[in-house]
Amino acid sequence: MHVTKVLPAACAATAIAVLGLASASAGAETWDMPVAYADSNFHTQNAQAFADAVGVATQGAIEIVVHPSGSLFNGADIKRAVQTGQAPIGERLLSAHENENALFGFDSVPFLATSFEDSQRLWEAARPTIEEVLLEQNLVLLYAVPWPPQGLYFDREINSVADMEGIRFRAYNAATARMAELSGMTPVQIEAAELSQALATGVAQAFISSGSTGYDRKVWEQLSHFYEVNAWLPRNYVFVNKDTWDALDPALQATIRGVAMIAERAGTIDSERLTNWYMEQLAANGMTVQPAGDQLRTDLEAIGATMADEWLAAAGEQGQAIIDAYRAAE
Ligand code: PCA
Repeated sequence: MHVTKVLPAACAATAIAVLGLASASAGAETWDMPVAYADSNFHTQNAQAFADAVGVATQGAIEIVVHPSGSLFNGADIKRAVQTGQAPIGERLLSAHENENALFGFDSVPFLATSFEDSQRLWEAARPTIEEVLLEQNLVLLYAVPWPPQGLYFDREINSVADMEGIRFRAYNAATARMAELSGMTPVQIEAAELSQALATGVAQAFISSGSTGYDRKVWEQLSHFYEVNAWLPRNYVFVNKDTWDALDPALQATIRGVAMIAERAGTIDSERLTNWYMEQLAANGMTVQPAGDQLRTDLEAIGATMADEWLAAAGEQGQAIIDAYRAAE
């Protein structure tokens, strides 16, 4: 059978117009993406891989340009910048928003989830609630990746909480500031991007973080001890301005969601894979890396229990529901 298709001129013109429109509306949108952490950081590298993949998967319709180290917006300003549409997309430490809503601190409750497996289960329990809270703030969550487990950095040997008295402790969210207070230390909020300088000038003498940040900031230049505590695994999340998102063709939204799903998995695999490597780098650069001693561990667990109670009281029923869902999935 032979079928001749003759496209009437008017129809062709319409098709061209429609195609033209489609490529014009979908074409060459550039999204600046502020992130707070260094170029070399694994979250930043994962964000870059995500950006590249979005470019390929959307055939150039969305080009994401990653701006590391708080260079476009300071870490503390990234969420507001995306909420207000000053930037279409960004990445931030989720628990940095704990001050505005305790629910954002679900991943910084000491000793609630201390492994990658538990962190994943906790995230699955919390994600719908966090997505809802963000949506009310004009933000669409794309993906979230945990940092390696959190341990304590000091400029001296520490065997108990009593040994911490009076130390200036760099905090990165409300939970870390509270931990400092409960340990008799003085908290000072400092972005990771400013950490090396804060240590060099003595503004801070200690902090809690992953091996990743200790490595990125070369903290062995000032500090001598890392104590493995595995207190929690806080997450960075990537989010889009809701108006920007809603204006996208549903097919593009689906494509970006697919890439985001892969980015979440890939970033999580990197975080876990690099955990021991970071410990090795700290040790290779002269730090004493070891598990917290028995007394220190016992003291920290007592502080952790207080903080867990305080978090539940602040996070209310929705917080309890996250914990219940997490426990039920055990
Ligand atoms: N690094 C970030 C947050 C958690 C982490 O491991 C920081 O120290 O700022």
